[in-house]
Amino acid sequence: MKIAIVCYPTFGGSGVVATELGISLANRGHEVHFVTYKQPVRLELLNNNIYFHEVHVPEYALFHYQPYELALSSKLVDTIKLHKIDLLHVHYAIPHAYAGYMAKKMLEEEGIYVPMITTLHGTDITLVGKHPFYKPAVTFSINQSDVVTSVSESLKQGTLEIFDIQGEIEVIPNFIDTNKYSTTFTDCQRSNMAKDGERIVTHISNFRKVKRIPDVIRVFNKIQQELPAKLIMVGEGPEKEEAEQLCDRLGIADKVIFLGNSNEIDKILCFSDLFLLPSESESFGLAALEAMVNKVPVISSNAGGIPEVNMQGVTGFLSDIGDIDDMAKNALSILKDDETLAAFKINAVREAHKFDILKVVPLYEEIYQRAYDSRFKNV
Ligand code: GMT
Repeated sequence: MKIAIVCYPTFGGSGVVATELGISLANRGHEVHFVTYKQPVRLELLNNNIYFHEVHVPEYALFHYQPYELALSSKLVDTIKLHKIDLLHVHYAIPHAYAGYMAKKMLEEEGIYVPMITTLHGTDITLVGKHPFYKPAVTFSINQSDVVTSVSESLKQGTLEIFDIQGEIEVIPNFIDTNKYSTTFTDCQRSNMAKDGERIVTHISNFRKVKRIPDVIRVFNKIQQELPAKLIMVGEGPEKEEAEQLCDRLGIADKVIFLGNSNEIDKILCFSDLFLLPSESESFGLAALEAMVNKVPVISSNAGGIPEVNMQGVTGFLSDIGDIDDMAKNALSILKDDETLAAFKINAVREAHKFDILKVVPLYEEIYQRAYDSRFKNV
């Protein structure tokens, strides 16, 4: 099948999922066309079946806001016609489902019918999409999609509560390529980060408010009061500066390493003992799954879809949002001795295998086939 994928190309879960899905589809013989404003960070183009089409938004002095949706829908029309695309898969409803719908309608004028799959990722619903300024357009474009999927059961329920959805929402969980982690040799250069006997605690995110970065620092502060430890903070975002200041105020700046955005997440997770994810809201928690496949247990909040990934008392522990005492207590119960930590590590990787890419990508293929077979139904 020839599939056009629209996603955000930057660091962030939805872009990562879309990119990994596209690569996997290409490896399974599909022709995949990414349409977005920059080459997705995890996309390597050295594959016969992968194409990247960059969306340019020409600047004009009259525009206070550049009309990205307009440029995206035009680019989709051109790409779909030129490459005879069978199906459009948009990741993150805003504004991709809206632009995708416009492209569909323009193409229909020319007698070309392309089904659109919309995958909801989280903040497009829980944070941004429900804002009254966006809600009517988001509701419309979800309802106009031929198939809607969500990355967790929790996000599906949230979407049904917030929006007036007329059709089905199918849950297809996020996934991980477990084979990549079991076959790629990674030399865990632990000594670069911590001394012998120190535990390494890690957090990876885009440092937005929803990630509750101060909770990460405060939980770590409590951990390091009980045992020798280092905290590695990976990512960039608006909360980073305040986090650095908080470390200074708590007197732990020498124990916290801020690494910025990284393409070497696996190497960092390789030497990590524990992953912290205390988010306010999290539709799935791909970062937790990435930690787990790298044998890192997770201390998290019980927000949104995290309980569908992190198993209480098995792969880690979950606490109420903001309960840093409970998170620190749970973290210490895992880190206290090597035997307990080893048991949680084994559990983490075992549970991560349930989300293996080979189990999940065929679910998307099934949906594509179904949408393609019934493509004239909704015209
Ligand atoms: O978590 C973020 O801030 C990034 C965001 C995104 O769209 O890139 O992540 C969302 O989608 C991921 C992939 O499906 C999920 O794993 C994250 O849980 C979700 N984030 C939130 O719901 C806050």
